[in-house]
Amino acid sequence: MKTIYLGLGSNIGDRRALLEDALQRIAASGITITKRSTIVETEPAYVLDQPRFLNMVIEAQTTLMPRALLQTLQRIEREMGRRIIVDKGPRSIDIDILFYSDIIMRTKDLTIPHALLHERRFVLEPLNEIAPQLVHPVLRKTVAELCAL
Ligand code: PH2
Ligand code: MG
Ligand code: MG
Repeated sequence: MKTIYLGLGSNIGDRRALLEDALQRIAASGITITKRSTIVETEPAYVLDQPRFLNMVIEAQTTLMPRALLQTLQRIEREMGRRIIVDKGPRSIDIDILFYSDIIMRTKDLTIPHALLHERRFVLEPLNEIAPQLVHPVLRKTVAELCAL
C-alpha cells in the first residue's frame, strides 16, 4: 500500500455534489480514502474569467501504480462527463495526483509531485489541514513551510 494525496476541484454545475460523487467513485476503484480536507471556495487561478471553484484534498491508500492510478482518475473524470474546452478553464470535475508516496517522476503525461502544487493556494491550504508535516520530496520543505511562503 502506498499513501497518496489527490487534489479535487469543480467550478461548473452542482460543485459540492460533483466532489462527493467523485469521492464515491474513487472509493469504489481500489483507492481507500483515509483523510479529507474541508471543501473550500477559491478564486480561479490562471484563467481568471471563470466561476469560483470548490477545492479539496484527500489522503488515500492504494496498490495501484502511478500510471494505473492516473488512468483510473481519468476514467472517473470521463465517466462524470467532464469536457474541457479551455486549458486551465472551467471543468465539472478535476482530480489531480499531488503526491504518490515520496516518489519523483516526470513523463510526458504524468509529473509527480504535481508540477504546480507549491504555487497553488487552493491546493496548499487544504493540504495543510490534513498533512502539514508531509515533506515535498523535490523542494525538501514541509507543506506547512510551503504554505507559509
Ligand atoms: N484548477 C485549474 C485552474 N485554476 N483555480 C482554482 N481556484 N482551483 C482549481 O482547482 C483550478 C484553478 C486547472 O486545473
Ligand atoms: Mg487535472
Ligand atoms: Mg488541475
